[in-house]
Amino acid sequence: MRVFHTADWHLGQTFHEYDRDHEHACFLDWLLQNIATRKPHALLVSGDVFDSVNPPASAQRLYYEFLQKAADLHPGLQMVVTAGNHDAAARLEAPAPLLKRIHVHVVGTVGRTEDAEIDYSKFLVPLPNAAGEVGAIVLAVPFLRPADLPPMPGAADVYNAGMAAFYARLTEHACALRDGQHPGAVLIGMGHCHLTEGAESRDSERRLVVGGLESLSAETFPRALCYVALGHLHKPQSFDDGRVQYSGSPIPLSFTERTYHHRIWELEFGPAGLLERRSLEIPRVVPLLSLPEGRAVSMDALEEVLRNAHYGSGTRPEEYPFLEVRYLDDGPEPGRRYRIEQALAGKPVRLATTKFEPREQAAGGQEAGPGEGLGDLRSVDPLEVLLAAYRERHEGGEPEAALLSAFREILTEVNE
Ligand SMILES: [Mn+2]
Repeated sequence: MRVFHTADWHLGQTFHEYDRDHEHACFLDWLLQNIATRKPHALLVSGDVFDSVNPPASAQRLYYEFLQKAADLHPGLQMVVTAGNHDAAARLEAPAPLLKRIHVHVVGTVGRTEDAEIDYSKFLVPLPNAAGEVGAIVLAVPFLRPADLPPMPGAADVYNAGMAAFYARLTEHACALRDGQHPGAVLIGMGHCHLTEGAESRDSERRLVVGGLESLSAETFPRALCYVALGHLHKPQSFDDGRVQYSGSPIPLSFTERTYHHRIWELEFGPAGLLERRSLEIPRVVPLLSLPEGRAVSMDALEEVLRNAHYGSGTRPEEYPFLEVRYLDDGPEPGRRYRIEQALAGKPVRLATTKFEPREQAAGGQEAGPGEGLGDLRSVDPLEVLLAAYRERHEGGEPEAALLSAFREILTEVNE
């Protein structure tokens, strides 16, 4: 039984004011081609289908068109879609009864039985193989909030204990279903969560639960699960000899992700469990460039770099590379953005973001960021934060009186 595992599509993402519709459409076309040629029995999408709880219509159209085309191309395909922390779980789930008719199983929220217990049966999706027999049962677990978990009074870490208890109980239900109705079926887990050992990218994965107790170990997932298809971390990575894996996102969602090799996992299951896993690399349609290469440079040198860089030969603006430029901080200069735009005028590139690097950092030193070491945020004077940030960025300088008075004016407005 062949299964595709993907996650973290983030359809509808706005990337520094640009949309990603073209890249997402190319990815979904690529996925459709692979579905048509490799004929998987199932496609698992482990959360964060959309980038926001209120995705634009273009993103919703991409999603529904994909589901419909996939079902048409390969009528035997079972699709299992779960909600991530970016999705509006109930909204993603709303069309579930309709989608079931094309073998799309959507799980967004935790259901409760009449006596307010977790309804574990909601997460169990039996997958028939080509012969119509159930070869696998998927435990379609969406992103879980602390209130979704079984209460664990007295546990040292209630989130971890609650997650472990949730998976343990759900796995018991899955085993009972297998033993009663589908003997020989393998159990495949899903989840949208953060494993402790996982490598995260700084900018685009929202921390899951406030308080720092949000990450789990691969041991959370009972051994009876021969594979666990995870979402949330955008870098593809494997744990426990490949039993537990993140597929990562199909496109880089921030500049820190531009070196990732985006992929989906193709898995082969037999009665003995996971037999084989392969990664299918997703072509990068739009490059993400960061200039200059290596350390940041002064504005004068940067203009030179930007004028002479090669940006490819893209003819369609939606395929122009995204560009991040980094410069050394030479003090406040209001004309900087304009100078950068002028240096890029007419080039086949999209300026996404500009970033200063303090001289100390560029020289390899470690500087405390503005506001670091200031203790409890509520007890911090915003003006102190402004002063600390200003001194840090402008080498000990003091802000002008006009800036200070503008800042005080904003503070007054905010406090009213
Ligand atoms: Mn996520």
